[in-house]
Amino acid sequence: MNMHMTGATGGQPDIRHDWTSAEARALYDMPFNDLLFRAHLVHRAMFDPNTIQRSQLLSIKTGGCPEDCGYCSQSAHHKTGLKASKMIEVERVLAEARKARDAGSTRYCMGAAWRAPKDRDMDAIVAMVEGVKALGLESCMTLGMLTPQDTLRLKEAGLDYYNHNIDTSERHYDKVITTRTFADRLDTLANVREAGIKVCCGGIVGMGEEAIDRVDMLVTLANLPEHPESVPVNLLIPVEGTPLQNEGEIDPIDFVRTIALARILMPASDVRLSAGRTAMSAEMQALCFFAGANSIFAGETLLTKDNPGEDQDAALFRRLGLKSQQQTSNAAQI
Ligand code: SAM
Ligand code: DTB
Ligand code: SF4
Repeated sequence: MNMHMTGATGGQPDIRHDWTSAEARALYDMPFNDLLFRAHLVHRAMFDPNTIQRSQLLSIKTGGCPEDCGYCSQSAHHKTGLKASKMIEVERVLAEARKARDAGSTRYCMGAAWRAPKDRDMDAIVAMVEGVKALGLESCMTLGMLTPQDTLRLKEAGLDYYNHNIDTSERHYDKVITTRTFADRLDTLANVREAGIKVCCGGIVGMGEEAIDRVDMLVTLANLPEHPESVPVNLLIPVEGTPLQNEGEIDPIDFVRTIALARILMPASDVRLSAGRTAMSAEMQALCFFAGANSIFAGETLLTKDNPGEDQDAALFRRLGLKSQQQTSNAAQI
């Protein structure tokens, strides 16, 4: 088996940007043990396999979104019963961020149900980024589409990461979302990269897509000029009232294969086991960690939906002998 490792005795896996769909599909379809072994070798060469990075989410502006993403509880196009609310106060965001830090998260991710931020929102957004940084946390925002001007403003504020998912393959995209295109997503990602902000970009598994859609989504990410530093792999949380309310049933083995392929295609990236962990067994999560996931969302709530809380994750980490990544920032622990 060609491991694509440089150096005579293993060394670091190659960081490639020229994956073909067929090559990636062949990896995805390997016997499960071979795929897992290969992904785990890459994982061990790049990361401590027993350390997991924890990010915590907060919805800073919930619901009433003009986009029609078929999976989302927050789209104004669907009747999900979610109440739309205004952007929350900066002080409240920072109080929540402090709690997340004290519970062991190293990154704070703030999400807004917007197609794109408006100019009038930017002062508060900048204050949130600055405040989160001052707490010694890494900052992440997910606000929809950004112009080059927006990204420069966020970079100046000190934003570390911007999350903007491609969600699925280009082929499957318009079966899920019609109010924006796959190309729109790539444009914003290019603006984020251009401004020097780290990219967090992944997608959702279990939206009725074929295996080749999962493969091609990851190939698109791996063939970007630079790999996203962070790759969230979400399992669809079926939300009543959305067009995808009856999806989400996927063979857990196929989900693990997706994680393994993400690890092999993007060896140096954080692969985050993201939404949907409440529906996963401890064994499935353990397989995902073995296959190369090295990051999770921590805390009881994602943006609007449940996530395993502190106690459950502490028990899982104990059973698996996992530890949380420690904060590396020197910022004052205020
Ligand atoms: N409005 C911004 C946007 O779409 O870029 C940011 C927030 S949006 C909720 C962030 C991501 O959460 C989506 O791109 C999608 O991948 C994920 N997501 C949303 N609802 C989900 C669900 N029900 N199950 C799994 N993932 C979901
Ligand atoms: C990502 O890929 N998953 C997170 C984060 N990026 C913003 C969001 C998951 C949302 C799950 C559904 C909800 O809570 O509404
Ligand atoms: Fe809006 Fe983001 Fe939900 Fe799409 S995923 S409806 S853009 S909040």
